[in-house]
Amino acid sequence: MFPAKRLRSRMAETGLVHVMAAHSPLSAILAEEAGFDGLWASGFELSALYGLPDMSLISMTQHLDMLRAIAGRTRLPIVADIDTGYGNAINVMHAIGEYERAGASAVVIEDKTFPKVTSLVADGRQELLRIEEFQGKIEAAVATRRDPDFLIIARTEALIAGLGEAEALRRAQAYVEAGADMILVHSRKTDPREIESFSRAWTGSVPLAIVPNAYPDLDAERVKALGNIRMMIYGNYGIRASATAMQETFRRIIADGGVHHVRKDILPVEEIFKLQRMDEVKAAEARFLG
Ligand code: SPV
Ligand code: MG
Repeated sequence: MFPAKRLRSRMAETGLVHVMAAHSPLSAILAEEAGFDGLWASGFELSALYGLPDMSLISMTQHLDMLRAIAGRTRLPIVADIDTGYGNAINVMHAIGEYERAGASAVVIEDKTFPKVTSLVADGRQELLRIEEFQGKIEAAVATRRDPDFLIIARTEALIAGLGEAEALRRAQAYVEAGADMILVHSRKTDPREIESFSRAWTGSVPLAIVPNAYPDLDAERVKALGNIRMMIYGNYGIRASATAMQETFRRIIADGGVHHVRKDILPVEEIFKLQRMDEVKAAEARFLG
């Protein structure tokens, strides 16, 4: 079964899939090992990996290169965060072909203007496209995909832009009419009530996806009780976890004047060999090098 079909089946079987942000093949391998259902090729994480803010500075080529590298090292379906789709509906058509070929199983396209501003920053300049223009982008994505299982997920930033629930619902419904398979609704409130209220009010024919970055108290149990949400995307946890670990380790090495203390608190190199599948290379050496 192809990954896009697997993602759809898993959603139908379990009612809720858990999708972890990945900014590299190694982070994707660790997410697969931990038991996630899918990977989020996050724009925020890749931007942070380059030491850049998430403001349309990373090119499509950079994102695709990383996505291909990730797809080459895991079996998990990949949900690609393509931000605003790199331009208008024509750019979206080009992007869909590229992302399908690169190994993605889904794309999320958001209704902001290009260049976008990262959603969670305080006082961010959050401008939304006209509904009809964004509908055109969704229609173009749906018309371009080759695999009917490839998911087109429309993301509304109406709550992020402070436009309120009624506007978020209106936009989400319009995007379903344009052919979206799912709606991602994002919020930067630390209180999950904004998302809970949207989810209860949602009567659309497609399920919802959420990114509980700002409101971490909304766990899977509470999400399942809401009923409409089928995908939880852990949007910046990979890069935050790795930055935390590196920050602490690097500071300790300087403070300790060497690696003699930290060495017992980090993975031994043999564990990294396992993640690199060194055993397979050894077996191939024995077989082919004579
Ligand atoms: C990302 O991970 O790139 C996202 C989620 O889009 S957020 O940064 O919360 O907007
Ligand atoms: Mg993003």
